[in-house]
Amino acid sequence: METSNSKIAKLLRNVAASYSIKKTGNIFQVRAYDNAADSIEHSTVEMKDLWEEGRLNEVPGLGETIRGYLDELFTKGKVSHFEEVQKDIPKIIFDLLDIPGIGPKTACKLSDLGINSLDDLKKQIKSGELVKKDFSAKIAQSIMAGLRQTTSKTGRMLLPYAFAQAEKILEYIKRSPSVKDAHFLGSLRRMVATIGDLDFSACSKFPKDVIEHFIKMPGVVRVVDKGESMATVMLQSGLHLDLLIGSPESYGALLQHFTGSKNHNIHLRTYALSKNLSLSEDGVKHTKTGKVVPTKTEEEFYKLLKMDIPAPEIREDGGEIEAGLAHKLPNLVETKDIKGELHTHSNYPFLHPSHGPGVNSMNDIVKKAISLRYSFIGISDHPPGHGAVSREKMIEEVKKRTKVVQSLKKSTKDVRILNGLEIDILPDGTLSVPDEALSTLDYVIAGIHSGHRGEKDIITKRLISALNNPHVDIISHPTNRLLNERESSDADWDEVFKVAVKNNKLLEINAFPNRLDLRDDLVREALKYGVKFIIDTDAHQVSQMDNMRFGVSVARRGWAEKKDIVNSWDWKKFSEWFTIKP
Ligand code: DGT
Ligand code: CA
Ligand code: CA
Repeated sequence: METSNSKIAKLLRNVAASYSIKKTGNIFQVRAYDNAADSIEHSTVEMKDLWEEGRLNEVPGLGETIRGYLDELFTKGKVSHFEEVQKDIPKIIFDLLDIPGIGPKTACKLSDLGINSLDDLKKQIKSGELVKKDFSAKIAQSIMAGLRQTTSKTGRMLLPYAFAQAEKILEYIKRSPSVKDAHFLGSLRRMVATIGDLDFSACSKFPKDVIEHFIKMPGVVRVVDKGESMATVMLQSGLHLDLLIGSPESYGALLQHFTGSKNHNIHLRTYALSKNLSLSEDGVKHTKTGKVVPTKTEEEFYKLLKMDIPAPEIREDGGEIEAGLAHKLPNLVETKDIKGELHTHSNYPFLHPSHGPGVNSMNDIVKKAISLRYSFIGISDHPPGHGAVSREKMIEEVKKRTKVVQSLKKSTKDVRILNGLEIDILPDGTLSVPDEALSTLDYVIAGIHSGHRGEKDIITKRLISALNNPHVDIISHPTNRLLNERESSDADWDEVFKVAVKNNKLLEINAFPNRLDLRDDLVREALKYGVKFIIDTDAHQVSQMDNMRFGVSVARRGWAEKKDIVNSWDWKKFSEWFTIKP
């Protein structure tokens, strides 16, 4: 079996579903498998690699039993207990479980009604056959919406996952004595939110040696293609890798070509031709003399065209070529500019139906912030859901937590601690926590956590009404997309941006691996209105606070500069924005 993290996560989810279908496992076992699946899916390191290094115990949410089964999986290629548990359950049930909104109960019902494939399901919903069999029309409709999402699943990798893989592969490539230098390029260097395949370049005078070294890399199961100065391989995990090798004289041209994007390259080529230069991955030539012009570095390459180098993140043919030629490229924000963040979740014991509490304590978060040399750190737990407790109880609970944070503030010297909450924007646009409780906080993050598929008008109204609440400072993950899982909510973004600017509210750029939300294209749009942003990790465990760089890359892809990102400002300016007293 393929051992990619997503395949393992799916396997564990199937086991959890099998337990609940057969009613053999208790609720805790089912949850343990589901939690392990979540944790594996969000990990940026391959489980197989961790297992080989004897470090599976470092994965949060993986108990001893499941670790034992993974050991069996990697050793024998299968787990006999898992096969036993899944025995007698029709395969279609597991396929159905991949559709958003279908749980074990509905999957069993559909299987009982004779559905034997996803195509069959689609047909029977469209023809009305399923509803005739007494299946709820409403559920059928929502399954249809879910099916559309499943078929549009791109199967592209999440950026942080691809990044972690690429770093290791690059290290391997560089181990060849024939390699002078090597880079990862393509969508990964441009920091696109999802990655199709991984592209590498190597600088060498001995391409044959490099190719031999590359195809011998541990984990390669197939050499898909091999030429004089290129190779494509597939790894056991299912990953595709492209390698191009260039000579030192023209390595700059190769770096530039293979970074892309395709549209950037096409535009640049047309422009170069007007200057009598022909660009390709092999090098730059004079169209009249046919002579090769040396391009040892990328700097040299762009200099030939008399333009400044656009950062890889903005090479999408979105005006960067014109700006480079006019020497008017933006001075993009950088990870080292970030001085803190406000969206982290601790294990403070609030109850909340849609979010488990964070894994680590407030104290752990503070320590991590200090290790990142942050000058401030905000902790923003989810209070109980609306309706879970009475109004009075909610106020009391929030005030109780505020006291806990206040005492932590007193005992901490090395970083400023800010007391926040992430609350819900309810379907009618009101907030899940009364103003009386919000006024005890340093800041408030509000987000939509249910009904994301609502009508455009309704989503817009919900966002705007939160932006109009004087206590709200930040809108978290504004579009609510989940990469490979859920599309962005539909909203009148221009209107949202206008109100955010008018009311001095921040939009979040959420760095969580499957969010990267607000999206890069909307960041750029919002900047035209003068919207200010905060980049947050939404960390549910302290190691996720390291995802900041991926949020920064979204900001960069949206052409954001330091002036646009409030958590890159120094404390004085930042605290003035929030009118927080130090
Ligand atoms: P991906 O893999 O789908 O995430 O996206 P990329 O951008 O990594 O695309 P990929 O791997 O097909 O190609 C890597 C780079 O190679 C691409 O960004 C630009 C360059 N490239 C590929 N195909 C073409 C082409 O047909 N024309 C030009 N000018 N450049 C190309
Ligand atoms: Ca690629
Ligand atoms: Ca490629």
